Amino acid sequence: MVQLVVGGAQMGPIQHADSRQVVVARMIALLEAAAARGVEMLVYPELALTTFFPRWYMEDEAEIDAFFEREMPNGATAPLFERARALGVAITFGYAELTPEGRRFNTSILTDRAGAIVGKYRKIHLPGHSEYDPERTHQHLEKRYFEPGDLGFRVWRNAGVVMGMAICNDRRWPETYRCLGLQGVELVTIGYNTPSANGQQSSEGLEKRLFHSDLSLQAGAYQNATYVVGVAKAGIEDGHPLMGGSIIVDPDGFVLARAATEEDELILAACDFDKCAFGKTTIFDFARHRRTEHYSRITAQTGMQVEV
Ligand code: CDV
Repeated sequence: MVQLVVGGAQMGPIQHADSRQVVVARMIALLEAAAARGVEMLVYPELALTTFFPRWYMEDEAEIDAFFEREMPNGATAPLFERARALGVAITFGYAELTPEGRRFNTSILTDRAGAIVGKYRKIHLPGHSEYDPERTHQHLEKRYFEPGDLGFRVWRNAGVVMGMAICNDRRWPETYRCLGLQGVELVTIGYNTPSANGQQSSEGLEKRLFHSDLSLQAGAYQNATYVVGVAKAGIEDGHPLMGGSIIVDPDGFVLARAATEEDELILAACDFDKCAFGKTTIFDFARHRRTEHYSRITAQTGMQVEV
C-alpha cells in the first residue's frame, strides 16, 4: 500500500523587482506550512523563481539571462533544498534553465525526500510566439526564450510512487499524459502560469480559462488512471493578471483539493496510489484495449490535414 500526502504550493505574484532570495523565502514558508500538515511531496509552479518574463519582449542577451539559472541548486535556491531535506519533503518546481552550452529551456526538477534531484523535465509544448506581436493585448514569448524540451516525457519512482512531470501548456495535450501513462505514471505534477485572459480573443476570460484547465487536468487523470496536481503562479504580476485554480485530481478525475485565492496558498490531499490500479487494469488497460495499428497518424503527422 503506497500512500503519500501530496501538496500544491500555489504562489501569488512575483514582481520583476523581487529577488530570488525573497521568492525562495516564500517557497520555504509554504514548505514549512506543508510539512506541518503532513505533506510529503510538494509541487510548486512553473518558473517559480521569477516573474513570468515571457510577457516581456527583450533583445538584450544579458537582460534575458538574468531570468535564468546556470545551475541547480545554486546559491539562491540551496536553502530551499536544505529545508526540504531537513523536513523530509520531496519537491518539484520550475525555473528557466541556461545550460553550459548556452541553451535555454523551461525546466522543472524533482527531488527525493532527502533533497537530491532525481528527475528533470524540459517543457515540450511551448506556446506563444517568437517576435513582438502588436495585435496581442499581452505578449507570450516562450518560443523566443526557450527551445522545445529535449528530454521527452519520463517517469521516476520516487517515495514509492511513479512520478512524471509536465509544464503548463503541456497539460492541454493528451499526448503528454498518454506518454506518461504508458510508463505507468501514478502522479503527474504540472506547474503553470496562465494569463487570466486570452491575448488574442477578448471573449475568453477567467471563467473559461479555469474551466479549460480543470477539463484538461481531470481528463488526463481519468484517462490514464493517475493522480494529477496542477499548481498555478497567480495574481497580478507587473500589472498582468495570472489565474489561480490549482487543483489535485484523483485517478477517477475527481478534484480532491482546490485553491481559493490568487495568493500563496497551500492545497493538499492524502493520496492512496493503490487507487491507480483499478483504471489501469480495467477500462484503461492499455495492453488489452489500445489499437496502435490505427494511431500512426498521431506521430506521423503534426498539423491538421483535410483530405476530403
Ligand atoms: N505558460 C504557459 O504555457 N501558458 C499557456 C498560455 C499561453 C495559454 C497555458 O497553456 O496556460
